[in-house]
Amino acid sequence: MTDRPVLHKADLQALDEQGFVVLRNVMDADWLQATLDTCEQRLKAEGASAGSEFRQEPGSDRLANLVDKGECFQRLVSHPLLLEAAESVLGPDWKLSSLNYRAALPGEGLQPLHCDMGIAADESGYAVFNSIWLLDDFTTENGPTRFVPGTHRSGQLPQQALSDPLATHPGQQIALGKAGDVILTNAHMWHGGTTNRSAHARRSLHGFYVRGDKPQQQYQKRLLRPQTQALLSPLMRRILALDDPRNDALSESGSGRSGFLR
Ligand SMILES: O=C(O)CCC(=O)C(=O)O
Repeated sequence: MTDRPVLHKADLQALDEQGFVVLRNVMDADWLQATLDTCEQRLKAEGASAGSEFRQEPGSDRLANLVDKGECFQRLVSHPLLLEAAESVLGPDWKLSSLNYRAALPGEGLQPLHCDMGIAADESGYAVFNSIWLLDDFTTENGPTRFVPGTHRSGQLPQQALSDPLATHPGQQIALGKAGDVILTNAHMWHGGTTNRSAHARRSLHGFYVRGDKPQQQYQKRLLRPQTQALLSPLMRRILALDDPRNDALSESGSGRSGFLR
């Protein structure tokens, strides 16, 4: 296990200024393998309905509601580095919005540049934080994520500012890394998947967090089975906002859950 107990100052600075940072070797080999195996089993078991708790995306395999689907996923959303990073972007009032799987399939995967939930920062600050967990190496060939550094500070949405959000942006960077690395992102920063030009799926997980005054993308209290909820620790209940009446009101109605892609 190569977990670091806290984020380095340079990581927090990159997250604040550029809007993203890649952390190396966060998952060890056993955790990574258990996660890959569980995702493969779920894809097989769920078949054509895989991802339907949230959305299905042509050209990508998706799974949703993953906190309900394995211990390896609960470990991920409660990882101390992730919680520290979420708090650095969102402040103390945050919760998990969703944990999803996305695999860009060969020849597919290009997404328009977007901000998660389709929102810019507001008078209360940033509202969305995301983490992309690499389950395969991200290479120049296999559809790594692209980012436009600094755009989280622009207050603009790409669909308003750009004539073609699908086009290559002159300021974009791609994030490369090894399976087991994690990309932390201020999810107001313009980003999106790129085309996978390799012969294999490019697999990842998205651990997505929102500020407390926003609805969860996936209302955890409704989606998690009672037997899962019964075994959760106090920390997991806090992360999932299971005992938060404000979250119940927001997420039951879905009010404010607009959003692009997420
Ligand atoms: O998987 C990726 O590379 C990025 C995916 C993404 O941004 C999304 O699905 O909203």
